[in-house]
Amino acid sequence: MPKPPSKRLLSALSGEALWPPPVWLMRQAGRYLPEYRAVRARAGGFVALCTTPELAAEVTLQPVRRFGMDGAILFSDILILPWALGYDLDFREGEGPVLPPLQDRAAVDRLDPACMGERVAPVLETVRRVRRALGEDAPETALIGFAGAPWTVACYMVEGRGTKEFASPRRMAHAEPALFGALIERLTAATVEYLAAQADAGAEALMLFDSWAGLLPPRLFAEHVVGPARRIRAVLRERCPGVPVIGFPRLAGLGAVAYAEATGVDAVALDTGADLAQIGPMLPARVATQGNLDPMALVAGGDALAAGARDVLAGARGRAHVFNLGHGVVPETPPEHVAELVRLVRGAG
Ligand code: 1CP
Repeated sequence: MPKPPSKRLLSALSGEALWPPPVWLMRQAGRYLPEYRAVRARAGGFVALCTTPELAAEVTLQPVRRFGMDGAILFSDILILPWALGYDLDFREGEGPVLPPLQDRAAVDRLDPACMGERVAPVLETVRRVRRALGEDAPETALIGFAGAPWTVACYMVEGRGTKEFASPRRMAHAEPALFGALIERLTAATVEYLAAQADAGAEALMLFDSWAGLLPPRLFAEHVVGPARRIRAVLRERCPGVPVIGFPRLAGLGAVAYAEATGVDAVALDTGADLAQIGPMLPARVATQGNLDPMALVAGGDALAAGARDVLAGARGRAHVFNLGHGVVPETPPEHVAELVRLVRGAG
């Protein structure tokens, strides 16, 4: 057997300081790409897109073909997991996800791991297809699987939709700790199974998105963000040794340092507000970093994009780092700006 080509993304996640750093972008597949919009229209609904392996694999591969990214992220959504546990989920055009607001223990008890196998089967088939296609056409691109972290998934289940505040889940975490703890517990167990299954199907790295981690005060951050991530990481170390985990405790500020220390993640993804030059030296030496260009610098393009990219690269110099955004690509991003960013990173001197 010929030796497989080395994948720069996996080398960086294992702690190698590569220059230039490998690059991929959160939400690199999505509405800013005309070829995505075409497939999305064919799929009908968003859940249908996520659960039709042929179409989900196609949109996963689109940004790899167009830009030659070092990572391909499985096309799915963090809310596919509660849906796979039997929870209702609807994506409305221009409105985002809508779910029934979770209010009581009966709703937690109805989350049913028994129906998960059948509902995640098409997602795992997508993983297998993408891995096969990358092997043929992009052997240096690594496949990233992902899940939402329990706290962030719980935010959408309790609130019933996206907001900037998530007052209902925050109130529940304070006022009904047993109920909220039971929800987090259920989600943590299901997330482990879901991520392990993605690794078994061919995902070479796993990312845990905790987009609303920074909404919690320190004690509840430790309980509902750090605790579950630590448990998920520990079980995955047993179940799929050698598959690195990237944790994204968004908006956590210096909480990202405690998170990196306590969870055992291989890499911590930093949001736009984090100063890599400041936070990098505070992180454990074994932990790689990922991030954290402002998605709006990518919309702006030109000199602003070049300056933003230069700042991130300067902060990443000498570290095991994966170049990325501080949050996802937004729909108004011109695709040419993404191509320009990849050129800037690859040409970094
Ligand atoms: O109409 C459309 O095409 C739907 C837009 C869309 C897309 C492209 C949604 C709905 N989800 C996705 C894909 C998606 N979501 C990916 C795919 C892989 C890639 O990165 O290319 C991933 C990793 C996610 C993860 C996700 N979904 C997160 C975590 C990351 C983040 O952005 O903070 C969250 C919070 C969601 C919830 C969600 N799904 C979709 C929307 C619009 C939202 C946000 C809702 C809100 O809070 O307002």
